[in-house]
Amino acid sequence: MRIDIISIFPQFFDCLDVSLMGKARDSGILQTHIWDLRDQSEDVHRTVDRAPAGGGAGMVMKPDIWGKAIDQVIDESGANKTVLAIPTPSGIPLAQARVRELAENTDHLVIACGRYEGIDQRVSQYYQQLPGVEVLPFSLGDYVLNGGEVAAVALVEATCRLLEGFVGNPQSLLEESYELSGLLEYPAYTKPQSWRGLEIPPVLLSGNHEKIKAWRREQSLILTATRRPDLIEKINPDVLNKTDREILAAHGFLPAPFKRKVRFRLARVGEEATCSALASRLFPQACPPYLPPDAIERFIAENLSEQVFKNYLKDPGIQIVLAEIDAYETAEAQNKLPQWQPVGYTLIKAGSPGYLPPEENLVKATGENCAYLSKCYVEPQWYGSGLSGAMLEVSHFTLQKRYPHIVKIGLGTNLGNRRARKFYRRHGYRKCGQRIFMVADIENQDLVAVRDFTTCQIPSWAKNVAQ
Ligand code: 6GU
Repeated sequence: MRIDIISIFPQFFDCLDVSLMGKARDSGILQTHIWDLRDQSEDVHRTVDRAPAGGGAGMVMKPDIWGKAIDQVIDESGANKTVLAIPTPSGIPLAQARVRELAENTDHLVIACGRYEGIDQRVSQYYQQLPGVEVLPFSLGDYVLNGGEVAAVALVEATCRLLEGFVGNPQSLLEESYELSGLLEYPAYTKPQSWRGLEIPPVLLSGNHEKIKAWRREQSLILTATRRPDLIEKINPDVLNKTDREILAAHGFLPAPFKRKVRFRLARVGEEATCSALASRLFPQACPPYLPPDAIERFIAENLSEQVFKNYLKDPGIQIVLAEIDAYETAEAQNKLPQWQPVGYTLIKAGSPGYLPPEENLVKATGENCAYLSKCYVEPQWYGSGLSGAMLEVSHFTLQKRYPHIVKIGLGTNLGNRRARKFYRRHGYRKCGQRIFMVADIENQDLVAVRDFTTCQIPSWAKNVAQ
């Protein structure tokens, strides 16, 4: 690749001789030419700028001088196609995809570094319509530099490291931020194992490559959600698996195709109407098809009424976590107040003593210090978004924070509900018996399952404790 840089500060680019950039030039994969714009001026003062047409502050660089400088480097290169990059704070934000395209498809790059208030607009206009030239006005970000020189160096460095033969290990490039996954890169550590009281995360020293990979993936997702929520909207849904979605949901995001924000919080005293309405709406969805509607209605009236929830909310041994959905903060949504809508909940009985459900089998199977997951419901429209898994793990985490004596949690779920059974299995629940569950006067066969937090730890990504 040939790069021509035109600037009134040619000495600025001495830095390109340093380090890998110099090596690339020596190895012949890169030729750089630095030009002094002032060599094109025709007066003794080597003037390159004039007052802006229409008045105002600052100076504007003259089109005739720039035209001569650019024509000259295009002619000299003899390239069929030239990209004319113009650094300007009003340009398109430079992104890795564009840099990669440049590195792969461009033989000749010209960078025109403006100073003062910029270059006369007709320069960009003229070269845009000139065959064989593509104009790329680019910006480094939302702040203002004195001139394009720093941006030119950034563009050169970002481009050159992607040229074939530049880096030793091309794989290391692909794992980086923005490449492939569109996620930020996970953090790196090296010895010593302990430094100023800070440890390398033990998983990285475990030698377990599966676990290391999973940990790094988790870190990437969490970093992206917390530092660059704008990138979440751009993630290709195909690169996300179930666990990825659960981690993002625990941090507040349901990426495409859902495109919503989610939050988890404890239901508060006084919210019995919200809880009862939500629970009543969701209960029928998990009922087996043979249950008649009147049995379901009776169960709701007896077990999910406002009065029942009023008592639950007062009970220090009961934890209710709500999952709520809001719109993404798109430009138009930014002026609106958030409108969090409850779409799911968990209800866990953890008080002591007497918090275990009365069913003989469940008591036998679970034993001491075992909480009871009495309800875990989510609107079907959010199935597959990671919301349910995040809600369950956040509920586990919150449970353990609020009731440190709890070491296990048990549940019963309809034997025929394969979706639920698979879900609980994925979240560490293991079958340990059966029970009868009454809906009104109808007997239902339930599977009983328990998760032991000592052998199946709550994932660290769930520590978004519901407030
Ligand atoms: Cl490319 N140029 C200038 N002058 N300021 C900038 C920039 C470019 N990108 C961010 N700020």
